[in-house]
Amino acid sequence: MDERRTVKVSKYLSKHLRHQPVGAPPTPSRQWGRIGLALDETGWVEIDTLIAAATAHGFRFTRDELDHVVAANDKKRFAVDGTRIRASQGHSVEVDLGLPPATPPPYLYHGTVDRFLDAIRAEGLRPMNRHAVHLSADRETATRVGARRGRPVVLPVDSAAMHRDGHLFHISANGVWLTESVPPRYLRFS
Ligand code: HQG
Repeated sequence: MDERRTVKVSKYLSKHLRHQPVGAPPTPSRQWGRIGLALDETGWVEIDTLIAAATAHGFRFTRDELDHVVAANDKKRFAVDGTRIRASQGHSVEVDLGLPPATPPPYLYHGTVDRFLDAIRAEGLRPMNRHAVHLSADRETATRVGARRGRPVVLPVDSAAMHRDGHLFHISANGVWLTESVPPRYLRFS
């Protein structure tokens, strides 16, 4: 499987396992997406169902290709559990990943770009379209996250103080730290 195909299938999976726009009225436990796929309330879907839905909507891939994408993915974005798959983080649709609260390291890092700084100074970090603010355990990863949007700016987060003050943190299966929001006082602007 060449790199382009791997990225293409990975992006397709991200779209439908994280962000599928709701196509029918959701119930508390179901989100129906553009390809008629129902994730369960914890974000899992049967792999056979996913492949069938994708095929029915004109995007074909095999189970072998899916396994390759899951294994080769640079960020380990997807988790497979027996016959099911889910995105490990990054959702915009309502899911409960069931991650237990975790104690963060003293500092975490957020990668962003200059044009957001005024707003971030004023209101802190907000999840924007996702369910949680994404934080990295190291500066290098945060730099890569920020670089998706331009010249990266890395903001250290005083996660020890946040944790002490009762803010909850979770760590996704692929090592991304998640929290609901980061008020400005916990951010370090140099
Ligand atoms: C910014 C990728 C204005 C925030 C990455 C970011 C990550 C604000 C953008 C994962 C703000 C949201 C998540 C505020 C935050 N005012 N802008 N108050 N608060 N922002 O994509 O962290 O490849 O939702 O700085 O590697 O960039 O998809 O979040 O620039 O792990 O697996 O609003 O997505 O992973 O953007 O990235 P995003 P993110 P994947």
